[in-house]
Amino acid sequence: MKNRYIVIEGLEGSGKTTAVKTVVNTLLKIGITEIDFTREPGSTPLAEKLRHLIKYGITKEKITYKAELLMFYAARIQLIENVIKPALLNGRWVIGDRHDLSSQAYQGGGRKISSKLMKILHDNILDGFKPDITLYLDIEPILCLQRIQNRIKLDRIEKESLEFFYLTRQRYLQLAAEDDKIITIDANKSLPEVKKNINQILLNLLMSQNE
Ligand code: T5A
Repeated sequence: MKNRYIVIEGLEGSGKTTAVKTVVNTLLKIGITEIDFTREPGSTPLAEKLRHLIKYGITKEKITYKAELLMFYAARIQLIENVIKPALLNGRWVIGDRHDLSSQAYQGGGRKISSKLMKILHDNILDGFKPDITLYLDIEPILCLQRIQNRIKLDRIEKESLEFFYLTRQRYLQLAAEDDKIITIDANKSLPEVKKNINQILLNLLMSQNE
């Protein structure tokens, strides 16, 4: 079976961490063991530094929405060129915790950055590179905020308003409806149900695309 780049997407608290483990277990069950993991922003030394800047900012300096967007893209292209593409070329499978769809949803939807700028960056920086499969964990924003509220320290984005998460989710749903490589999974359900769905959906997809 051809190796693939599989991405998990969704709002905070949608269960991406668990979903990554479920995807790995499903792959292992069918004999796929050469698996790498990435998270965005992050997973290269530069991208991890950018991750810290994005999440916690800089004292006394407001990070503009466009600067935030550019940092996500700087981190992403480092990751694609230095980690993801080489891994795929070596026949490894890559499981990504977030990718470009996060920028489209959070910055394009939540931050309302113009679709013109979003498209320019997407087209010129990614140059056609995209995941083979994206599993989007769809969750009601109110539930996602409930799930993360016990965290000791919330980052800049987690502190955003409910409206921000509504707009972000709306854009996720819109983009998922337009792209058959994005599969929407109901993450409002119980954890065992979500795991079962991921397992079934992934197996069906891989079997139907078997090469
Ligand atoms: N971002 C990122 C952008 O704005 N633009 C971009 O381009 C990119 C790449 C990243 C932040 O950056 C933003 C998005 C984020 O705000 P992060 O720390 O990586 O920051 O944040 P997240 O990726 O959102 O990670 P989280 O840990 O917050 O979310 P998870 O992994 O989805 O949540 P998880 O699995 O830890 O679950 C949270 C809790 O809910 C429970 C879990 O057990 C856990 O306690 N839970 C469930 N409970 C009941 N039923 C279920 N179905 C459950 N699923 C999970």
